[in-house]
Amino acid sequence: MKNSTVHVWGHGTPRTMRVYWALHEFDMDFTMHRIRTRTSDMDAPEFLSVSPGKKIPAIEHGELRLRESAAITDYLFRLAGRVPDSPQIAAQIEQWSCFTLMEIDATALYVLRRHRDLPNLYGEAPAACTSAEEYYERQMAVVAAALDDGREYLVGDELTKADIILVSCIDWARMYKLSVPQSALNYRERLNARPAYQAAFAVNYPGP
Ligand SMILES: N[C@@H](CCC(=O)N[C@@H](CS)C(=O)NCC(=O)O)C(=O)O
Repeated sequence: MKNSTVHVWGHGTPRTMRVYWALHEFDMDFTMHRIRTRTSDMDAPEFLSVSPGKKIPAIEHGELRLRESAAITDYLFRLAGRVPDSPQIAAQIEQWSCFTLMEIDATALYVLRRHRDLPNLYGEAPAACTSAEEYYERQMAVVAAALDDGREYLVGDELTKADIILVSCIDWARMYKLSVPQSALNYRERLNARPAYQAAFAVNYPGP
């Protein structure tokens, strides 16, 4: 099972990047199904059977079908045997993962995605966009303060899913030309240099 291929649906977004990055970190075999968000690709019956809500990323591994980028990333770490050493480390990984997913991804960046990039679907909402940007800055300052000590990883002395989730959001913020404090930029630069990140980037963003 551990060595059987992981089928992955979706590419081209910061959320799908999380999955490819984890797969490359652990040198896992995977089969890519090229589904792009909000295209007719998403109507393929095979994709819908794995992701009935038409969301990417999704994976299938043996009998397991899984959605949600954070749950998939967590699964891949566990599959690779990378489980936290203690309840304290596990709790901090969860804290940063939940914080980044809820306060930076869902509440800030995805609001901008919906109302700035896709107003034809979700409506114009300038006030929501302005407050999402302000909210992003306040929450990113929390991240930056933690990273001010120059640590390589958010928690402990090795890469965790919290780093993958956070770096994907910093990348996303840069795509949106939002300001990123220097300590977070330095942290991102170190992790972007990892061979697994670069290999995943090439797969996730293959170009036109
Ligand atoms: N919480 C989900 C979000 C998944 C998500 O929203 N994916 C986007 C692309 S990044 C998507 O599939 N959008 C299609 C749609 O909403 O119709 C995760 O982290 O996997």
